[in-house]
Amino acid sequence: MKRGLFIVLEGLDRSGKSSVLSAIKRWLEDHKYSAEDIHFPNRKTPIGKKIDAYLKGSLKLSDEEITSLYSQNRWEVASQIEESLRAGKCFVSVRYAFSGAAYSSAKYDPVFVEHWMREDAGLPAPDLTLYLRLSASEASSRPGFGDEVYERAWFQKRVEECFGSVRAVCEKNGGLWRDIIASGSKEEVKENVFSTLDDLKESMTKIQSQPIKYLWS
Ligand code: DGP
Ligand code: NA
Ligand code: NA
Repeated sequence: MKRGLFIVLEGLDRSGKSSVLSAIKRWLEDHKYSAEDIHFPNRKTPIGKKIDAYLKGSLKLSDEEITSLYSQNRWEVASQIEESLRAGKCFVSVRYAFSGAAYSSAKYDPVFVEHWMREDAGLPAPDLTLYLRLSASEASSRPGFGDEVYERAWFQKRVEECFGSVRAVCEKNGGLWRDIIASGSKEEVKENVFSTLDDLKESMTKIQSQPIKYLWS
């Protein structure tokens, strides 16, 4: 039996990740894949509840502390991801270690993104990362923007730059990364998702017969 694919969806706050998740699941279903999904941070666990409090501004933590909590929050699900893949099911994750590197390094220098991924080393590596490309200024003008601590236009601009460095690190390590233009209507973005996945059909089938990969440091 062929293993499942680990697909990760990344992007700035308010880049439309939830509706793109539905589009990915729809495509997978249409192509006879079964899939599980999760959204990180997974706010349901005790660690996730702390992250939620931090994001809402009611819990103060150092950059090192919050980075560590986010990573632990992913480690809580690592074996579930592997089980899924081994059982032949796809696993779709909204945000993952690349958000960790991009958001945690955003206050510092994008050249050091790898520093912020140390605790994620050893986690299952995404087979495919889809990055919703939307400028920080567009993201910042969308409804609801500003509710949580990272939702500041200047900060999102930094995150956007850092995602550029994260992509370079991902590809250097053999990861497959595709940008999805996310500035159009929901319908247009959905079409972009479908055509991107259509183009990757062969590569995806090949990856299914390769071993699961793990994240670098
Ligand atoms: P979301 O629920 O997708 O809106 O994510 C909440 C916020 O957390 C969002 O601003 C992105 C940020 N974030 C996600 N993962 C990480 C991480 O690993 N580290 C840091 N510092 N921030 C993260
Ligand atoms: Na958000
Ligand atoms: Na949020």
